[in-house]
Amino acid sequence: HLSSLEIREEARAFLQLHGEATGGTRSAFARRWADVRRSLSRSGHYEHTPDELAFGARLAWRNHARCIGRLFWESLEVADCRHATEPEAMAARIADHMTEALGDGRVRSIISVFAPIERQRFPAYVESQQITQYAGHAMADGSVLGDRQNVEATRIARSLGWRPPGDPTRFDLLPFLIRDAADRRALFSLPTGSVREIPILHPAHAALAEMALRWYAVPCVSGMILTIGGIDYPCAPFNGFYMCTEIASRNLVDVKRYNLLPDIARAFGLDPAPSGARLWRDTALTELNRAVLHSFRQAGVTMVDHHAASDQYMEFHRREQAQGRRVAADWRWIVPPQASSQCEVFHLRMRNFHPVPNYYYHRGDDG
Ligand code: HEM
Ligand code: NRG
Repeated sequence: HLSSLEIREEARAFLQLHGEATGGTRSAFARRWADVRRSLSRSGHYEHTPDELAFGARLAWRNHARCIGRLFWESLEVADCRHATEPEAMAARIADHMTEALGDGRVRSIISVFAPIERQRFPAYVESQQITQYAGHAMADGSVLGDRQNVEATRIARSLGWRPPGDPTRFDLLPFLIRDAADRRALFSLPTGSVREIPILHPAHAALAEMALRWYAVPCVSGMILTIGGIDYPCAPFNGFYMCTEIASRNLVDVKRYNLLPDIARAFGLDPAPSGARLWRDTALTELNRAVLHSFRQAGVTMVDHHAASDQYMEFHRREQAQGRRVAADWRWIVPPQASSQCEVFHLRMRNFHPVPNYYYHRGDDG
């Protein structure tokens, strides 16, 4: 938690940035700052104007050291949802958010910002890490069916009465969880029309289709707090689009996720024998990336490959430097997990720091 002095400092710095960016006069800033200062000393809180909120959410993206997709920070669409404080109304807005983001497949980057924390009091917020996630069913024999990362979320959903629509499968969509201001939890499912899933097919290896792999079209991160000018928004789900490696080099293959690389390698006609050379892994990863890109492209759903994303990041970096701004960047997160040294970002010197506005985790989890 910030002290009241720190809140004042962050508020002032943010309002100044906003004034400069919007070409406001010094006297306009002085008036706004006088109002905010008065509100802070009276109540310890102040309210952002809709324009400040939109600017702050975009700046938080521009500042986030772990995101390779920041070239497009100015195009973020900001929905001011501060009035929607009841879980039902929030869930309805989130469903609309997902529908708007997906559109006809050309994914739009959107953030829905709900009510802030006021004097340490939490409003209702989404507890789930993402709005769409696949269940991880803990089976009687100790194995996991589905996404291992979500075993705990699945257990909680079950304890609140959720069941998969049929026999458990690898790809059961979980409902998302909202915790209200009185600490009660409730589950909400998206209407079937607002979630699109893409079957993963390889253009040359038909056997991959038999594995019936799939992934959802739109990643919507809901487990982070948006902080702007000393005010924290604990419920501000945002989405962009996927980079192929997120699905093909991590989600489907990490040992702590779907752990499918040996099976996938067999579908490509490779021999994943544990003895001897292990380069079958590299081949299988490349082919799976090809399959995921091909499948999203066929479906008409936006996706970027890691080489293009790296180029876009380099352009972002150049533009920021040209504006005289230092770029915060976390090398371990920016560098793609595939063909890393062929991506220019691998060779870029980065400095990791945490400017505000920004997005940060609910539970001091630092990844
Ligand atoms: C992380 C790409 C849009 C904020 C990431 C990561 C990638 C990525 C590849 C690393 C994920 C991982 O390794 O798990 C993209 C692309 C976008 C996009 C291609 C397309 C437009 C956005 C938007 C925001 C955002 C719209 C916020 C307004 C973040 C944040 C993280 C992140 C906060 C860290 C997530 C975490 O710690 O789990 N992004 N991003 N990104 N991005 Fe972006
Ligand atoms: N790796 C996660 C998603 C994290 C954020 N990635 C984005 N964000 N592309 C996964 O689901 O694989 N975004 O806002 O587009």
